[in-house]
Amino acid sequence: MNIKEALRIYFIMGSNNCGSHEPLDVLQQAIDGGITMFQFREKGDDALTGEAKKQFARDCFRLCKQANVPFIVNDDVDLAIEIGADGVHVGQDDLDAGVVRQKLGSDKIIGVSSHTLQESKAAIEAGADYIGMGPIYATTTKLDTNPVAGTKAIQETRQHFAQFPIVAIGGLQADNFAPAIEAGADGISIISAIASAPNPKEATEKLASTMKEVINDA
Ligand code: TZP
Ligand code: MG
Repeated sequence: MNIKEALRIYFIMGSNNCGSHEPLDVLQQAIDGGITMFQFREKGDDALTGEAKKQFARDCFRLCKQANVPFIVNDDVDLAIEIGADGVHVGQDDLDAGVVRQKLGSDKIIGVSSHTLQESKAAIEAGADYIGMGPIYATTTKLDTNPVAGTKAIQETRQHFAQFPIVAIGGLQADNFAPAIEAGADGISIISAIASAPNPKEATEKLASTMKEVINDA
């Protein structure tokens, strides 16, 4: 798998990001609209737990598999191993990427959130396959985020690591993500611009068509 291409339109979702929409319908629409990777991120006070979480993860994974969309689990390494997910994404306060690598083996994808060049270096040395950097803009989706970072840290990381896969995150929409790609990101990770859109398929198509234009111009 080409990770840089998989990062182009990286949809992240949990059941509590979908408002009144049915979460599996949102995911199917996102797949139909052209997402290139999916992260299962079931967290927060009203998130599913236990068997319900596991069943929802399996249902999401099935939709992704049918469409050949890589399926990544946020934080929960045991769940990822149990259902055979394609990889895991961890933040700075979660398990170390090196430990995750030992648990998952060499053929799975590991993503790490990074906010600075230093965190990027550490993640890359620990064996990450990609890093997620942000928040580029203010977001109301994740309450405990780091301060808004803009694109400077992406630019610095790109200068040091010319080829390493980087995905931008935080407040990204079709009309504002271009600076993140111009700064060196390979793609965008999106929660609300798809999950909260009135029409998630159309929103995804718009992101994907804008991405084609922005990449050609970058
Ligand atoms: N990590 C940093 S910002 C963020 C996460 C999970 C939330 C991104 O959500 P949105 O709705 O795309 O701003
Ligand atoms: Mg985490």
